[in-house]
Amino acid sequence: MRSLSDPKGRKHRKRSGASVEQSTKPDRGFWIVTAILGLISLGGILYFWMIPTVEPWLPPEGGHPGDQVDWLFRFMASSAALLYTYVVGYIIYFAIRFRRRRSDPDDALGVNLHDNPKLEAAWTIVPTLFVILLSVLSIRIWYVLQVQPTNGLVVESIGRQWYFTFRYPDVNGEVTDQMHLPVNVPVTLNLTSGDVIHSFWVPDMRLKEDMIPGIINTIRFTPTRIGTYQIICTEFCGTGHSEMNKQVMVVQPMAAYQKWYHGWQLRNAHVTNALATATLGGKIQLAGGNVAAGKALFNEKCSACHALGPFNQRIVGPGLLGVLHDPSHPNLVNGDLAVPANVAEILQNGYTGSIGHMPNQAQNGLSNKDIANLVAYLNTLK
Ligand code: HEC
Ligand SMILES: [Cu+2]
Repeated sequence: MRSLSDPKGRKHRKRSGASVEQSTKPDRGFWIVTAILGLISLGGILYFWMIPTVEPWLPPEGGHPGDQVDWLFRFMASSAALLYTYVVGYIIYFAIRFRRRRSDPDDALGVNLHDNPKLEAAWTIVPTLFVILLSVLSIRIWYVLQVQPTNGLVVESIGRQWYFTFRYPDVNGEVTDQMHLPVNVPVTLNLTSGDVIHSFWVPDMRLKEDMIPGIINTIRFTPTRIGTYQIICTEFCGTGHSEMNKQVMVVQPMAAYQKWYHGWQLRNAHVTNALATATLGGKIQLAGGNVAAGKALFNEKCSACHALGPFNQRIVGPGLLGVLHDPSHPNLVNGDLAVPANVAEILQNGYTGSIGHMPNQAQNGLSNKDIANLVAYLNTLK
């Protein structure tokens, strides 16, 4: 009540009323700023549209749909340049234009605006349509990459700690050094992993897809540019992860490709077709186990569950001091005689008994050589 009849209050209301009229009409300054922002964003759009021709950080596309991926990138990046320039530009402009002046009274209020249905409808509908457009454009490329069938070459790549191997139709076993492909032939590439999650990335082809144990991810593409392109793992996969950038994809004319391919057919003629992981189960050569390497491995992979104490000193599993040399411990947990070959067998196959679960070779991530080293080390404990 008081404020309505208060002459001071009335004066106040009048002033803010006046400033509403002043500020909702775009003035000359506004249009000048709008034009300047237009020029800046035009610069951004041109920059992105000229990539990769002028930009060394983005290599030229080596294949299809890499060209489409780049088109989408340019489109998204230049749209973002436009949006960003205007949003940030107007924020800065308005912050300066409508700043509090020294002459303003202490209790001056900002302009109080309500409801602009046209504007609100526009800023709801336009971005919605734009996002729908982006998803349609993206799904079209995703379809080409992942779904559209091709009747070209089928190649598999398997990520391993810490290299890639490749499997080709009618080549036994795995190709272990490079991946060769004939130019302009569509490729269906099946990706998986023999151990942990890796990710297959060929920047020149604009291809990137995870390699996951037990899952086959497929990508389809057609290399169109002869050359040698780096293959990089982009999923941290252990201590050797940074080594997984040494292999290449070689795109070459059909005749050269066939020569290379027949070379591997001959070279692998007597190799088994089983994956290398399946051969891990074979008999383990214990001779030549390295004690120092075994000790390092033990500290890395076993000491969380096993103490270097007597059998009764448990963490998760029993203490392993004297596992092979304790007269009061003639047998292992599975009842077998405490001799190196039987320890190796437990490391290979794991064991679940009254104490708990001892992981097997694959779960502990051990190679046959690792097991030999570990057994050599355990054999020194007394
Ligand atoms: C997740 C915990 C865990 C990890 C990791 C683990 N173990 Fe075990 N281990 C066990 C358990 C539990 C047992 C006992 C199983 C039972 O008898 O119930 C066992 C048993 C054993 C035995 C048999 C011991 C005996 O006296 O008979 C050996 C040898 C052994 N582990 C070695 C290793 C080595 C070497 C590693 C590292 C590569 C390792 N373990 C990693 C849990 C683990
Ligand atoms: Cu990797």
